[in-house]
Amino acid sequence: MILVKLGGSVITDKAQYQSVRLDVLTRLCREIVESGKDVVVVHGAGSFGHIMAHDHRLAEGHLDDGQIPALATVSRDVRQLNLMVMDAMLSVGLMPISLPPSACVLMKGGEIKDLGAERIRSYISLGASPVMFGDVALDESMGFSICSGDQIIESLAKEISPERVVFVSDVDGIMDRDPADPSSRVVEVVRPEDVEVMDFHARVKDVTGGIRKKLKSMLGLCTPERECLIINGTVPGRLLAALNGERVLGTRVELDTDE
Ligand code: IP8
Repeated sequence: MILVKLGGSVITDKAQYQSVRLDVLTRLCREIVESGKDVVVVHGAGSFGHIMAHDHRLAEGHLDDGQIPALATVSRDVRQLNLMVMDAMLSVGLMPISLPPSACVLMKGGEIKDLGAERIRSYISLGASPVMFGDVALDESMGFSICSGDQIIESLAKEISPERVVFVSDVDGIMDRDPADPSSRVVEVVRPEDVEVMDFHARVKDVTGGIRKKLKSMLGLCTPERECLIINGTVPGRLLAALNGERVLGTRVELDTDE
């Protein structure tokens, strides 16, 4: 089993409200089919979630009732993106079942308390492909909070022990400086001690912590047996190669500090 996170930055234009990259999304689904691997897909919210969640401080939980219309709108918007992902998956012969976190996940203090793992495993054993995504969710201590695709991946990895986790992004990997800088280079390997000292640039509104937080959660996913990669999904063939275990341009996150 391979866990794939289709990042919001690759399937949507994160800077433009509700803008999906349908061609990229469909091609990535085709690459999943072509690989012949068992894949569980989690996708980000991109411009369907982050812009409004940021403007209404939804990641901070229930501060006032004025946030509730935004909570409802974000849950509707991310579900709209999810429907497009489902359509793309179905169109290439995959068998997705949508499990929206707003309905299935319970958070506490902004962390996942209950992912509903039993339900996920049951769909997998039926031969279907559960699909989860960045969403709003009920939170025991904050009323509601944001459940990000990366948090889902972290939690899901503990439940289904994937052999590999692939984060599909819109850049070639973690860059050593702002990706907009033409002299930036891909950092091929990131280890725990690198995370605090690396220079990260926020280009767009991201309510779930940006690259540093993503890297930290990726480090939590790594085991000596489990590969964890970030690749550029806008380049045709890279996801397919990563799923097949071939060497591909990207960043590998690893635990071993002695290498
Ligand atoms: O795009 C964020 O999920 P992510 C979810 O996976 C919302 O970080 C609603 C902003």
